[in-house]
Amino acid sequence: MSAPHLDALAQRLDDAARQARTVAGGSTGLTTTDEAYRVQDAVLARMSARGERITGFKLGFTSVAKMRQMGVSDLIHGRITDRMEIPDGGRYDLTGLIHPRVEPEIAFLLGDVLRPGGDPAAAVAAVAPALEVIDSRYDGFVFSLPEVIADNTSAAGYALGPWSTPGDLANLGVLLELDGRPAQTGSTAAILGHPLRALAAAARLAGELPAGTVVLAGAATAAVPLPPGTHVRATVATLGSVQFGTGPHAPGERA
Ligand code: OOG
Ligand code: MG
Repeated sequence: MSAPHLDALAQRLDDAARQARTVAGGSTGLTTTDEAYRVQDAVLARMSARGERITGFKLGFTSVAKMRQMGVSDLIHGRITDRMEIPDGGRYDLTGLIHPRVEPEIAFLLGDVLRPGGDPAAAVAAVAPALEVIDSRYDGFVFSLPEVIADNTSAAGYALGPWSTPGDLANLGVLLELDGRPAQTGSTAAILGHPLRALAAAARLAGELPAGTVVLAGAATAAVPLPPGTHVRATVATLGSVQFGTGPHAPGERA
């Protein structure tokens, strides 16, 4: 696919995100992941030009639950920005989103640069429970692997809970609640067998991750639809919880 073609697709995806319209999955003509990451870069360049700052890196499809839900079978990566940040305990307005879903994750904060092949445990400064909001710019969340890569891996929002010094992360219980009711349960073991493997994969895919980077390791469970007026919370054993309420109407308030 030619460079102008890839750039036109980036424009389509960026417009779709900004106007809460969808693009038809299967319509992009993308066939390779190389091309797809070039489109993702072009989408990110548009966000940066509007003043958004990249805060970190996210992985997708690191668990069987997610791969099965979305019908894909390869690791993908995208970028998160300061505009996507949701304050822990705060309110997140869903206006302008298309069909948001939420999923429980864990986040790493790098204290040192992590190079491909480097020791992820040595580079990690802290770990936190996290929530990710995804909002595919494709109709019905239906897309090919290159298409979801081009769409910055459906990234829309993320919330980080309290940071703590990493202990044993191999098999921690993960709970996602909507309005106090369990929506998904899982384990950090679902993330590539151990979430530190996600970090190693991130470094391999990114080339190099600088100190200060936040890395979302990928959802441990399937994602669930996120309606307005909902209180959402993720709890990871030993790490604690992260939560927010969705607007435009406050949780409990009538529309
Ligand atoms: C793509 C995003 C995948 C994860 O944690 O696996 C992802 C999607 O499901 O639309 O963020
Ligand atoms: Mg995710």
